[in-house]
Formats: sequence, C-alpha cells, structure tokens
Amino acid sequence: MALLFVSAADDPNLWRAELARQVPGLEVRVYPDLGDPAEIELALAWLPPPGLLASLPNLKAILSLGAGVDAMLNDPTLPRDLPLCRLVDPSLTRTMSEYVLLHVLKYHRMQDLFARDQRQARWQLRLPRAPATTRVGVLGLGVLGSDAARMLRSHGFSLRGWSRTPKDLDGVACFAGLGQLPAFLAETDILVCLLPLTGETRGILNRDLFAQLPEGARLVHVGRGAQLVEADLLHALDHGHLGGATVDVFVQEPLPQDHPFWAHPAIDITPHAASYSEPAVGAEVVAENIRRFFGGRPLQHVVDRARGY
Ligand code: NDP
Ligand code: OXD
Repeated sequence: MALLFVSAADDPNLWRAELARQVPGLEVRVYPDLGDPAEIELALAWLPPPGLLASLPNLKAILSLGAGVDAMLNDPTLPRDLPLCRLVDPSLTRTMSEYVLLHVLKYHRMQDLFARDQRQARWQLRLPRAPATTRVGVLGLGVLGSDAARMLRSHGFSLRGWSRTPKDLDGVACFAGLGQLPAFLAETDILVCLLPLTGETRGILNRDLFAQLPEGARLVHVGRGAQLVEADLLHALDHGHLGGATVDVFVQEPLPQDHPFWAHPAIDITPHAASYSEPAVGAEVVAENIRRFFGGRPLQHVVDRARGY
C-alpha cells in the first residue's frame, strides 16, 4: 500500500520526511514516479493533473493539500465514490489570518494612500482613527473566515460576517443567506472574501455587489479567482466607487504578464500566497487521517460534494 504525493507547489521531500516520522512504514511515492499504480491507495494532492486520480485503480481516499477543493471537484473524472478530505491546518489558518490582518490594517491606517502620496512626492498628513470606526465584513465564516474575524476583532475592529447558514460568533454581527447580504454589505468598509468556490459563489464579487458597499470601500480577496468578475472590479475602482483592492487569487494563475491588474494603482497583488501549510504542521493533520484510514475510523474534514465545499 502506498500514498501518492502530487503537488507542484509543495516540497515533496519535506512532506515525505514529516509523513515518515508521523506514520512509520508509510510508503510515499512522488508524482510522476507512480511505480505500480495498483499499489496506491491514498493520494495527497494539490492541483493533480485532470484524470490522474481516476487512473489509480485501487485508490481509496483523496487527501487535499489545500483548503479549497474546487479544482479537484471540477475534474469530471474525479472518482465519485471516494472520500475527499480538505486540509484544515493550524499553520494555514494562522498565515491566512495574518494576511487578512496585514491588509485590513493597511487600509485602516491609509498606508495605500501614503504609498500613492509618496509616488507623487506629496507630504500629506492623514491621522489614524480608532479601529472600532472601521467596519470589516468577512464573506465566509468557516475555518478561515471565523479565525480571521476573531483576530480582527481582537485588534478592535468592528466586525460582521456572512455565511450560508446562521452563525453565532462572539463580537461579530452575523448575517446569513442571500436575503441578508445587502444589510451586511451596506455597513462594510473593508470586505474580505474567504468563500469557497461553488456554483453559488462563482462571480459573486461583481458590479451589483460592489454597488451595495459604501463609497470608498476596500476589498481583500483571498477566496478563489472565479468569484471575482475582474472587469467589474476595474470598473468600480476606475469610477471611484471602490477605493482599493488586494487580490491574491485570479481567474488565471499565474496572472498573465499583460493583465491590467499588475499596473493598476489601486490594486495590490500577491501570487496566491496568502497562506501556507507548514509541512511539519500540515503533516500532523494528514497523518491523523491516514491513521484513521488504516484503523477503519471515519476520516476528518470530508468534503460534502453536493454542497461543493
Ligand atoms: P470552510 O468550508 O471552513 O468555510 C466556508 C465558509 O463559506 C462557510 O462559513 C460557509 O457557510 C460559507 N459559504 C459557502 N457557500 C456560501 C454561500 N453560498 N453563501 C454564503 N456563505 C457560504 O472553508 P475555509 O474557511 O477553510 O476556506 C475557505 C476558502 O478559502 C477555500 O475554499 C479557498 O477557496 C480559500 N483559500 C484560499 C487560500 C489562499 O491562499 N488564497 C488558502 C486557503 C483557502 P456555512 O458555514 O454556513 O457552511
Ligand atoms: C488553497 C490553499 O485552498 O492554499 O488555496 O489551501
């Protein structure tokens, strides 16, 4: 029995060493060196080539190396009857919350405006305000969204959050469902998107949604590229309704060289780098699922395929 590791974004040697330490005896093969495909029962994967997992005749479970599993679910050949587990990892959560805090603080402290002033050699005093005067809204209150909301709350920001089903989070005004989305948006100065990509969230960051935000609102987008209608963001920024955007995820990754986001003065870009799963930490979570698999116990963080996340 072997586990196949497939990822162009993660270091296979670090993961192999950590998994060997935590699950003695586990054989880890690194794609594309499959060996005998019939011996592979587990796959640990981030963006596997479409069709690869379907070609493993004895695969029993798929463990995602990412929190979002939309790309795997979009592969029509993905075996339907196998459990698919997403990554829920404290190091991924911490690094994401740090990223969100960093960029919310950037807007709250007007660092984006100071940067623009600097490019024009303009000396302009802008006085800081109390965090409670900045209203941050988090789309998605799952593992990542709720942690980011908690961290922002502890810095004193005024917090609201939106999810599919109702939530109760200390110090966070919670809204749920499409019916409550307008009320959530109307009082959000900085909008953070931490939604999974599903049929319902594809294209959700569009002209109509931006128009419901207060004038000058900022966007921090860390969900998935296809949630954002890129032309609508450019329109909202260029017509002054939105004041700035930080974008980590894109319809096409890597972002093409000639994409208008690169040079836009009101857009900050990072290359899908908001968060990171440290192998030593991520492997602990994965190892627990591998032990559960061997022991015939229920796996953790199994994706609800009907829901799409
Ligand atoms: P979770 O599954 O834990 O949480 C998802 C949240 O989104 C839940 O609160 C859920 O609501 C809400 N949601 C889903 N669909 C809808 C909808 N139609 N309307 C309103 N709310 C909805 O996911 P995570 O927090 O772990 O991750 C979220 C996403 O972050 C990932 O799917 C991925 O796309 C992105 N991500 C990006 C990274 C990056 O580096 N940029 C890194 C890691 C993740 P409910 O609670 O009611 O079910
Ligand atoms: C993701 C991840 O889902 O990096 O984007 O975990």
